[in-house]
Amino acid sequence: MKREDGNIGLESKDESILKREFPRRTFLKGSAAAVVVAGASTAVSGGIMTALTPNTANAATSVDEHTAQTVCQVNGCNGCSLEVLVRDGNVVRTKARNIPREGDLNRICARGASWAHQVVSPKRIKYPMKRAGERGEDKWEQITWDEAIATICAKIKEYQAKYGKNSVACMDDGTMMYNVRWSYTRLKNIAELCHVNKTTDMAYAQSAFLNVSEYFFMGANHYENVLRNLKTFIAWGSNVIEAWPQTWKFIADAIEHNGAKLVVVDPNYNTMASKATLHVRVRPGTDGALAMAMIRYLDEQKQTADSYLQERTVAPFLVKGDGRFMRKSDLQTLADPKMDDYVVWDRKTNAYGFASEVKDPEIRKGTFEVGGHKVMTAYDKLLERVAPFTLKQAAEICDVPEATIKEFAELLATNGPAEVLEGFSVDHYVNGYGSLTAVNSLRMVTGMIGMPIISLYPTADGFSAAEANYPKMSGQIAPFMFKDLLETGKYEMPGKTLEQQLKAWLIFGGNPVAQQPDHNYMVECIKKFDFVAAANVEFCESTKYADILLPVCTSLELSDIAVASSCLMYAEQVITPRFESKPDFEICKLIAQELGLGEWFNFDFDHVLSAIIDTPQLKGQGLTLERLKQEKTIALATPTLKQAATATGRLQFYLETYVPFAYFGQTFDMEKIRLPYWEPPNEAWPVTAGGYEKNPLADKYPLYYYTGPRRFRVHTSMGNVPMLRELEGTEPLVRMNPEDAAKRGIKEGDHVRIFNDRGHVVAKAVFSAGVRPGMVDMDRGWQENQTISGHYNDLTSMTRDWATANNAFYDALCEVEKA
Ligand SMILES: Nc1nc2c(c(=O)[nH]1)N[C@H]1C(S)=C(S)[C@@H](COP(=O)(O)OP(=O)(O)OC[C@H]3O[C@@H](n4cnc5c(=O)[nH]c(N)nc54)[C@H](O)[C@@H]3O)O[C@H]1N2
Ligand SMILES: Nc1nc2c(c(=O)[nH]1)N[C@H]1C(S)=C(S)[C@@H](COP(=O)(O)OP(=O)(O)OC[C@H]3O[C@@H](n4cnc5c(=O)[nH]c(N)nc54)[C@H](O)[C@@H]3O)O[C@H]1N2
Ligand code: SF4
Ligand SMILES: [Mo]
Repeated sequence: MKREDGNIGLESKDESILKREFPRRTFLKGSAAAVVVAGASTAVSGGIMTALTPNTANAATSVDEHTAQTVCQVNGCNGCSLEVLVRDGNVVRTKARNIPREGDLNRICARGASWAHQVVSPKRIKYPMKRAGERGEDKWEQITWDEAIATICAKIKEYQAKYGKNSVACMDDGTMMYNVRWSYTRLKNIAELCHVNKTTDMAYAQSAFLNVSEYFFMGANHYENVLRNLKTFIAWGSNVIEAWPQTWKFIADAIEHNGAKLVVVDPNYNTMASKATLHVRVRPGTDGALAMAMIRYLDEQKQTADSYLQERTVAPFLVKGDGRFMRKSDLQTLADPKMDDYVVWDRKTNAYGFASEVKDPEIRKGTFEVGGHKVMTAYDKLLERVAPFTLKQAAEICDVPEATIKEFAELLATNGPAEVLEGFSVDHYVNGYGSLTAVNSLRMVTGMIGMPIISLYPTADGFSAAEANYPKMSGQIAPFMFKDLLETGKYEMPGKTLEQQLKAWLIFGGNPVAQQPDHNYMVECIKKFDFVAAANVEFCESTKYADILLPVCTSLELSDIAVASSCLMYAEQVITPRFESKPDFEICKLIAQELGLGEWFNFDFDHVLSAIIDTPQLKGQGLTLERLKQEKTIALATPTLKQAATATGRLQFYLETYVPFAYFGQTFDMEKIRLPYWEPPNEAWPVTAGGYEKNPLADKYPLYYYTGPRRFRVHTSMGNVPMLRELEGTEPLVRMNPEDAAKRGIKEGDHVRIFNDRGHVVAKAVFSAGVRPGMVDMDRGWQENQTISGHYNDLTSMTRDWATANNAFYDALCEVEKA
C-alpha cells in the first residue's frame, strides 16, 4: 500500500543533512501546519526567532485568540512554565509564563519557544500504523485504533500464556509528565508486564538518595532559597547553562547580587567555566580522587565542620566489625524494641552513650572497644578510606596542581554557604557512584547541606493509597540483558542467573535504540524480538523497528500537573490532539480493556490528575485538583524537616545497608560501596598516573570519547524541529582541541571518522581550545538518519558496575581520522 502522506517514518537518510542545507520550512508541506506561515516577527528569546502567525489573521477576519497556561515538559529538563498563544486552535507562540513570586523573572530557552513547530513536526506519527515492509524498513500502513490495540493485546495474551507473564517487556521513558508515568506504572502492574529499566543516571540518583536523601537541584521547588544565598557555588561536572537553564538564572543572581564565587570542576573550558572564579580542570573520570583528597586535606588542616558532623551526619556512630552501626540493643535489652538508638562515644563522660542524648560525641578516636565489640566511628572509617589520597596523589591522578586543590578546599571551608550541583557527567563513568558519594561526603565534611526540605512532589506510582491489593509487574530487566535473554533465555550476572523467555517489547516512550550505549548491540537486539510495539509522538530510531505504532499526544494536547519554578502548576490542555493521536492514559485504558482488565481503568483523566496530587504533603497544603485548575500556579511553602529522610535520619557518607535502585538480584561488593571510593574508569584511562597503569587499549584509541548535551536539543528529543536545526546547524559536530587535530592532519570543517572497536561515527570537526587536549566532544542526540555515517552511540559501551548497574556513556576511548 502507498505510504500515507506524512507517515514518512524516519526516511533512510535526512536529505537536508546529506546536502548540508537548512531544512528550511519543509515542515509546512502537507501537514496541519499548512494554516501557519512565517509572519510578524515577535520578541521571542531576544528576537532571534520568527514567530508564527496564522494566515487567517488579518484585520478583516475575526479570529479566536486566547492564551493558555502550561509547562514545557521535556525529558530530562526540570520543566519551565509556559504561556501559549492559541489562535484558531493552533499554537502560535510560547513564552515564559508569569509566576507569582516577587522579583522573579521567569525564563524559557529556545527549545521551549519552539512548541509551535513541535506540535506540527513532519515526523509526528499521525495514525496507528502497522509495519508494511521488512522489520526496520520503516514502511507503514495506516490502520484503525481498534486494529492496533487488538493486535498488541493478542500478542500480549499469546506470549504471556505460552512463555510466562515476563515474556512481554515494557519501557515507558521519554517524558517527565506525571500522568504518563502514572498510567504506565498502573498498566505494567495490572497486566503483569516486565519493566524495562533504562539504567541511566542511576549512580547519581542512588548516591543522592542514599547519602543526602534529596536531589537538591533537580526538584525545582527549592532552588531559589538555597541558591540565592550562596557565597560559593560549585558546578561539578555539569554544564548548568546548557543543561539546566532554569537553575542557572538563580546562580547568576547569586554571582551578580551576592558576589558569589563560582567553581567549575570540568575537564573542558565550557560556558560555565568562562564565568568561573576557579576552574578545576580535572582529568576525566577522576572526580572521586579529587573530592577524597580535599576531605583528607581539610581534616589535616582542622578545617572540617565538626559540630555539623556530630549533629547532622553519621560521623559519630560506632561501626562494628560486621560493618553495621552499633545500637543500644547490642549492649542492653530494650524496654521497648522500637526504641533502639545508635551508640556513640561521649567525650564528656568518656563512656558510651546514645546518639539522641549525647551532645558532644567523639568523631575521631581510632579503634577501641565497646561491650566486647571492636568499633570505630564512621568518620574514622571515612578518614581511613581517604587516607591514600594525599594532595600529591590526587594532583597526579586528577592532573590538577596541588595549589589548585588547596585553593578549592579552602574556599569551601571559609567562603560558605557553599553548595554543589553535581553533574551527570560524573555519573557516566563506571566509577561514577564512588565519585559521587565522595562529592557528597565532601559536602558533609564541610557542612554545606542545609536543613532538609521536603520536596513537595506529586506521586506517579499509578495507585492510590487505598489500593493495596493489585497485581504486580512480573519483574524487571534492562537492555544490557537483552542479547543473552533473547538468544539463550538466560542472563547471568554476579550471584544470579535470570531465566526468562523474552518475546515482545512495548516501547511506550523513550528512544532506547538511539540512546542506550552500544547502538550496534541495540539494533541487533531489537531485531531479535518476535514483536515490538511503540507508542511515540514522532518517528524515531526505536519506532523504526516496530510492528505496530501508536500516535501519542504532545504535552500541549493534554493536561497535566507539574512542578516548576518552586510552584505546583496545572498544565492545561492547550489544543486538541492533532491527527489521530491519543494521550498515553487513553492508550493504557484501551489496552487494559482489551486485555479484560478494564475495571482497573474505570475512570476518566481527571481521576489520574487527582491521584497525582493525593499525597499527605500536598493534601496538607490544602491542594485539590479543583483549586489547582482555578489558580493554575500555586507557590508552595517548602517545609523543613527535622531529620534527613535517609535510613538513619542523618546525612550518610557511610552506608550500613544498600539495595541498588536497579536491582535484578545481583551481588556486589558491599565493603567497597559503603564509603566513597575511587578507582580508574573502566576504559577511559589512557594514562599511567598515581600508580594506576594505563589501559593498553589507549595505544590504539588514545582519546576520551565524550558526548555532551547540546543547547538546541534534549537527547534525540526536538531533533526534528526545523527552527532549532537552523539555530544549531545542519549536521553533527565534534569539537576537538586544535593540537589533537593538527597531529592528525585534520583541518577545521573536515569530516572526520571517530571510531573504536565497537563502531564509528562521522562528524564535522570544529576546533575549540576549550576542549581538553586528548578529549573529543561529540554532539549527542543526532539520530542515525541525521548522521552521514555511523552513530554517536556506536562507540559507547555496555560495561557497568554491579552496585548501580548504571550506563557509563563517557567511559570510552576512541581515535579520530579524516573521513
Ligand atoms: N552517548 C550518550 N548517550 C546518552 C547520553 C549521553 O550523555 N551520551 N545521555 C543519556 C541520558 S542522561 C539519558 S536521560 C538518556 C535519554 O534517552 P531517552 O529517554 O531515550 O531520551 P530521548 O532521546 O529524549 O527520547 C525520548 C523519546 O520519547 C518520546 N516521547 C516524548 N514525550 C512522550 C510522551 O509523552 N509519551 C510517549 N509515549 N513518548 C514520548 C520522544 O518523542 C522521544 O522519541 O540518553 C542517554 N544516552
Ligand atoms: N540542552 C540540554 N539539556 C539537557 C539535556 C540535553 O540533552 N540537552 N539532557 C538532560 C539530562 S537527561 C541530563 S542527565 C542532564 C545532563 O547534564 P549535566 O548534568 O550538565 O551533565 P553532562 O552533560 O553529562 O556533562 C556536563 C559537563 O561535564 C563535563 N565532564 C565530562 N567528563 C567529566 C568528568 O569526568 N568530570 C567532570 N567533573 N566533568 C566532566 C563536560 O565537559 C561538560 O561540560 O542534562 C539535562 N539537560
Ligand atoms: S529548559 Fe527545558 S523545560 Fe525549560 S523551556 Fe527549555 S526545553 Fe523547556
Ligand atoms: Mo539524563
